[in-house]
Amino acid sequence: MRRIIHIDLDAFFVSVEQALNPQLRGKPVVVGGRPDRRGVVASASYEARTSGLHAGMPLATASRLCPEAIFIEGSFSRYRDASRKFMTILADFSPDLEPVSLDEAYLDATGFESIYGSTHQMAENVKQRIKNELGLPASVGIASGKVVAKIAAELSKPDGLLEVAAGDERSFLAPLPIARLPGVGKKTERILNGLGINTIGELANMSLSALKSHFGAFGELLHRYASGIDDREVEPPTGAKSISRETTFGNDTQDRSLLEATLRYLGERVGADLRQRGNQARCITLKLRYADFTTITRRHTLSQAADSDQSIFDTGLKLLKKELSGEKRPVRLIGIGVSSLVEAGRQLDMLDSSAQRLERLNRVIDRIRNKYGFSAIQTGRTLPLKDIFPTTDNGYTLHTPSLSR
Ligand code: TTP
Ligand code: MG
Repeated sequence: MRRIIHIDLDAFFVSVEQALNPQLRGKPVVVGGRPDRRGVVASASYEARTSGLHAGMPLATASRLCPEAIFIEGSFSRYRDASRKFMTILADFSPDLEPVSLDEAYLDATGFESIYGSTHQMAENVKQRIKNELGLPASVGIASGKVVAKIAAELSKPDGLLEVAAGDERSFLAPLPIARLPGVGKKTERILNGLGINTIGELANMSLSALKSHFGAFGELLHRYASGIDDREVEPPTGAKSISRETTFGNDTQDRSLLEATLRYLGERVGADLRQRGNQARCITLKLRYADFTTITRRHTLSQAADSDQSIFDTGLKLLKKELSGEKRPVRLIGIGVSSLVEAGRQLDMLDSSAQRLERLNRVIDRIRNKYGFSAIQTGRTLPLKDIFPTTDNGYTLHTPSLSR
């Protein structure tokens, strides 16, 4: 079951100012400029919001509604720095991180329950670190998809945490006004109101054909979102990437040598992709799904970025051995991924000579494989798989390797 976390910092620009200057805390504060200037409110503290202030409001109006408010010019470089630190904290929790704006991001927390006890606890830890290290309040929503997670975070503000249990998405959304739904702007809202549709529940109950006739393909999306269905992946921004491959076995297995050989094979594919892109990775993640569908991921951060098949496999194998010690459940799926990518070459001169030898060896292997195909070279440890890949007629299925950007 997917668990998506949405995090949005509260009154971001104002909170950064309040973290730096304790005298501003607990007071109505506006970032945007002096009230005698033209311009609008960029961010208003929650104390100022009780007087009706909000982003986008002309500064003069804000000052009339709340004369005691403190108006600050603000400094974008401070907010950019805070934003970078915020994203760095989030990246420690999951390699699947999608920053949406300076103060907002999604994390894919699927499979992390066992590490933190629950997704709820993981979200608490995220909030705590942001509070402790940056002095900023954050609101967090947890759900099976992005739309519901984002709305949950909004409703929990300020300093909130709201989880929508799997299966409750539709009933959670039903009473909310349609304007809460991402994608519903002023125009869509007007048309829907004209049709007598005011809540997301009423929207979800509209027939798909009626929605399509009014909004075309967008109508279908509206219908899905209103019903709490949203399969969109958490996508790391282009540039900061991760690469992963995974395989579901046709028959669940406890055969250690098969698991290790499969891991080796997948690790080699990941390594080849990594080198092809000219990247090295610091983070190696093992993924296992057991026969009962429990999914776990285990992560290890290397002291130095690497791109050799050996480093990827050795790390993956250590994680695998640790995870499987005392484990009785058969394994349904195994996967390995790398993240925290850096440009190769940056660190090359720091590598010791044995690492350099591995580098060279891997490059030779890549050249041969590029010319003659991936299976032209079988390393010792993948030999047990010789009969398995790429054929699929012997009980084992090689699923399309997932390559996440
Ligand atoms: P938001 O997250 O929309 O607003 P916020 O963080 O101030 O308040 P909250 O999330 O608690 O409702 O935007 C983040 C920052 O982006 C905000 O602090 C200032 C900036 N911003 C503008 O400069 N202009 C705007 O119109 C909006 C909406 C935000
Ligand atoms: Mg915010």
